[in-house]
Amino acid sequence: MTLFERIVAGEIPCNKVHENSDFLAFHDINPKAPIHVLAIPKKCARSFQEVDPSWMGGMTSFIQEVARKLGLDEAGYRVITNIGYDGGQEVPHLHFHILGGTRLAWVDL
Ligand code: IU
Repeated sequence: MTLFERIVAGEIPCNKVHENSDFLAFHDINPKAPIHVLAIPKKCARSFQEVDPSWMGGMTSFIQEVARKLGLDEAGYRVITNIGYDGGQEVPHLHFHILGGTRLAWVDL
């Protein structure tokens, strides 16, 4: 079981922001911006590369709702998903980082 599956199952607590039957959003434990929330599907896909594309419509609406709830929709925000080893993915359960609350710098490459 991945860490995020255990959070979905309620075995590990999280600082929840928003939830519906398919998706969950919670504050990242190690925030990289003033607001850093993770949005995940409750049913596990390992990464964006493996997700069934039919899930992405619901995922998109959910991320938009989270952004509105956090008050980020007007000012703007960033959505990132890391994929696999070269992408820097640490938790093998699809998740979207929602980052905001400041004017974000572009990432170093
Ligand atoms: P990544 O894209 O797999 O690298 O992101 C994993 C994120 O999960 C990372 O930002 C961690 O800070 C975050 N996280 C968390 O929120 N709670 C945890 O218990 C652990 C990691 I471990």
